[in-house]
Amino acid sequence: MKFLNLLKIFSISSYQIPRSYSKEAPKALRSLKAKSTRDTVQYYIDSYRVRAVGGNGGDGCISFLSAWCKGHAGPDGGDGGHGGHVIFKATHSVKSLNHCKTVTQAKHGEKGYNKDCTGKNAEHIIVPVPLGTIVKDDKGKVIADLSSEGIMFVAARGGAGGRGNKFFLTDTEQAPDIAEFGAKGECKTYTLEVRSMAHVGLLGAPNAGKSSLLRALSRARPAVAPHPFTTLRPHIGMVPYDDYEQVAIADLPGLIPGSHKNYGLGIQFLQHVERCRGLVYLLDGADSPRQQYETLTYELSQYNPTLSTRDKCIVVNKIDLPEGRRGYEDLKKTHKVIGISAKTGLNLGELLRAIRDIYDGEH
Ligand SMILES: Nc1nc2c(ncn2[C@@H]2O[C@H](COP(=O)(O)OP(=O)(O)OP(=O)(O)O)[C@@H](O)[C@H]2O)c(=O)[nH]1
Ligand SMILES: [Mg+2]
Repeated sequence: MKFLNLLKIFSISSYQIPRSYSKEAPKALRSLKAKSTRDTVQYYIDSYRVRAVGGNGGDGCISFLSAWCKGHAGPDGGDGGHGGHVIFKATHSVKSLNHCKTVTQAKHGEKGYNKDCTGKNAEHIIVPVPLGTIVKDDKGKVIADLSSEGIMFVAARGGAGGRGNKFFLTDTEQAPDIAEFGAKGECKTYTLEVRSMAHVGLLGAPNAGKSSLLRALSRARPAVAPHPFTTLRPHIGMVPYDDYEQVAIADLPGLIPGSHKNYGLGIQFLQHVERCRGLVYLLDGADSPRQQYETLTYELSQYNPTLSTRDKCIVVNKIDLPEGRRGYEDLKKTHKVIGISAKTGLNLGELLRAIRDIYDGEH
């Protein structure tokens, strides 16, 4: 009998339907690896002003050849090499503009030499940028949209190399003593903007617990503190799901009344929101969540009415506190909300499923 029972248990446990064939919603994978203890906090740069400077062309050379058998063998000054270009190239292998430098200077071309030797051309500098980067000139006009893999934009052309005196040899001028200087490289200023920054953005008033939530959901480590405007730049965290999809979640700086008039971090903040596919409205349950929700929707609709119609999910945080739970119960009567606690990890599974629905466009 005992043997039969054992057989029964074994046969049930060994016959499990593989997850890939089941119709269940994808589950978020929680990382088992400990977070890094390094002090550096990495924020995400989605807009960057850069100066691209092309290399100068090398100067042409003035030289006259004097061979042992022929004293005046003629001019032999070579041309200078061309300066390098600065090129922006779209690639899927970079996700942000963190690696970009404020000034990118290409190398100069080498000068020309005697014996008709041309100077070496400088190599071009190729700056990788994320797919979907928009290049704006210094007047704010969009001049390039790097939306597909490998597409390039020449940001600053290098100067052409100057010609050496050999070039100026003519029938009438047999000993030209002139050569050209290399041309100067272009110097231009651009603003690079990553059009799509994250799949889901965490939107909320200062101190609502956005950074705490990103810490709880992903391996990112934005600073958390009990005072407003702790986060001044966006942070991105990745949430992996068991079907190998990864959802990027952005912790954005806090939004205050009047942001559309550029109060607080204002317009700059709302530009970050524009680059998210869907939004999670994170409300502080202990601080009149209904009013916070109305402020958020009002500010978004004032800045850009299409923002308030994006896929969204309303979340009330801090339900571990009695006043937080009261705020949650109150808002639940009129809206579809998820109550969570970023601090204790309460109900995060439900939120992760809602985030996945926003990602899949099913919300
Ligand atoms: N009790 C409780 N406290 C929380 C919870 N989530 C966040 N807090 C606290 O709320 C305070 C603010 O949290 P942050 O994560 O820095 O808030 P934030 O929205 O990122 O704030 P800003 O970056 O300033 O806009 C911190 O003191 C957190 O400990 C929660 O679920 N329960
Ligand atoms: Mg924060």
